[in-house]
Amino acid sequence: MRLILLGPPGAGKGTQAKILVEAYNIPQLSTGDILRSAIAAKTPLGLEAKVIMDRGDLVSDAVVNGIVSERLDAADCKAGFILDGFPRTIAQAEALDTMLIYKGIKLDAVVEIKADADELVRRVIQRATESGGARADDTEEVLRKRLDVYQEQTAPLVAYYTGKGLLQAVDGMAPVDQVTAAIKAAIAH
Ligand code: B4P
Repeated sequence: MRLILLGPPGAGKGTQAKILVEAYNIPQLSTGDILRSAIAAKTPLGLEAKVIMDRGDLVSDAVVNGIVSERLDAADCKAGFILDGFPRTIAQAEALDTMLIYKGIKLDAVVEIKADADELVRRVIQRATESGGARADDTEEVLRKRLDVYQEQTAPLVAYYTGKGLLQAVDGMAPVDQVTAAIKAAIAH
């Protein structure tokens, strides 16, 4: 199973990826988690990424493409993977296509998790409260900026993957277990 989870910030990509990892026994490749680990470790990449992520912008395509290409070569990705938060731009999607051709890998599905902006804000504010503000980008102001960035740079991927016959949309407003069931049904389709 080689799957991409697409959707706006707070739609539940990370939440669902963690559940699907157990169900399909394949790794989750979260560019957000990888970048946050680099920030926590204060690596040069982390120091550069922190400024960009804290204001709600996207880290450069070149940096993220490099991270993903290297990660896809790891042994645990041979049987499949869930890409969570990548690609986020058309340039990243095109780079991924090139990587997959080069590595002899074919995608099985791209699942778009859809949710209203007001619900996304509610979830992210709740996460900020529950985590004691662990993520600097979990504020309403930054989230609104991230939603604008999503519309401008990531939403065009819906047409991109529809054109390739890979896109399946699910309702991300439902409870977590129902979203999981919808994703599994979409993949099996
Ligand atoms: P990400 O880490 O990808 O974060 P996200 O979009 O906020 O999260 P996600 O959709 O996974 O939400 P979650 O499941 O946690 O990105 C962070 C930043 O990293 C980006 O802004 C960017 O700067 C950088 N970055 C990452 N990838 C990049 C790339 N490819 N290129 C450039 N930059 C990149 O869910 C959110 C909350 O909702 C949780 O609290 C959860 O419990 C709750 N929730 C989930 N599903 C729910 C449901 N069905 N009902 C109720 N609550 C639910």
